[in-house]
Amino acid sequence: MSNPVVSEAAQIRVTRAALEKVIRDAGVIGMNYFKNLKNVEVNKKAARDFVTEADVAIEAFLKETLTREYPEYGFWGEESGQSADQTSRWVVDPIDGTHSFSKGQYCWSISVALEIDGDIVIGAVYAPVLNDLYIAEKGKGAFKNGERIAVSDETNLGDAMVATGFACLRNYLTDNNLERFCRIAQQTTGQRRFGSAALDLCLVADGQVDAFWEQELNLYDVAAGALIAQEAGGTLTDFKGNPGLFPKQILATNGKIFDQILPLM
Ligand code: 2AM
Ligand code: CA
Repeated sequence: MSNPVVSEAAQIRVTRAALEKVIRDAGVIGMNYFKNLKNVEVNKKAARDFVTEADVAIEAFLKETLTREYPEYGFWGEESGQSADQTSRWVVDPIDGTHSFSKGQYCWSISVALEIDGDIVIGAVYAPVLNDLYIAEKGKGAFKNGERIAVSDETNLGDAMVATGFACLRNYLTDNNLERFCRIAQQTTGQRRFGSAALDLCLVADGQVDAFWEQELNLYDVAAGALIAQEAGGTLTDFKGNPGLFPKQILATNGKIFDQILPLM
């Protein structure tokens, strides 16, 4: 059992073990739907934006459990919106990669982060099909299935494996990442598109991917993954290189290829 996280802003009593249990339980709910996919209702929230019964059920479970166990925090989930308390809250994406989930693919994840006064202090991402659980506490490192993880040692962009996503391929957005992808793809050895930004960030943390970027995401897609990437030794910036967490323009790297990829952004 890990020690409770102590933030400067507030004494908090969330442990790694407690968060791991909650997110694994949420994963069981998700897998029950996933194994019975032909009976799962899929709806469109907007063009190219899906929600399934599983998204709603996972979020309802997380909201009920987290607000009962930790009434001191608000809750913001993709499907149910925000509760009144804005400065300290759980930030939850019940399924990141809903389209992949709805097609029976394996790259989807559940993302849960705790934000205190604008700071993400603990975050977990669980990919139930892979049974991979990533978790990090601010200042205490990042872990995958209980083992400490670190970003890759790749120093040459030409040899690098990069990942991106196209949440920005929406008709009303002019910068759709296609030109940027072509530019970077030609300068790298491997390019992947997994479809779950939360998981993409964990793959950077785990050294499986050397850099990841995406645009037009929301905080709930990236809050937990960004902390995990950072705690594994990664750098988090916007496309101009400003350090921090920018869901509308997120670049996560192993740090060693940052100077080479930044001019291509
Ligand atoms: P989601 O599955 O929770 O919607 C993949 O490129 C990333 O883009 C995922 O994090 C996915 O999150 C997000 N995404 C996909 N379609 C989206 C849309 N229409 N609006 C915002 N984010 C989207
Ligand atoms: Ca989602």
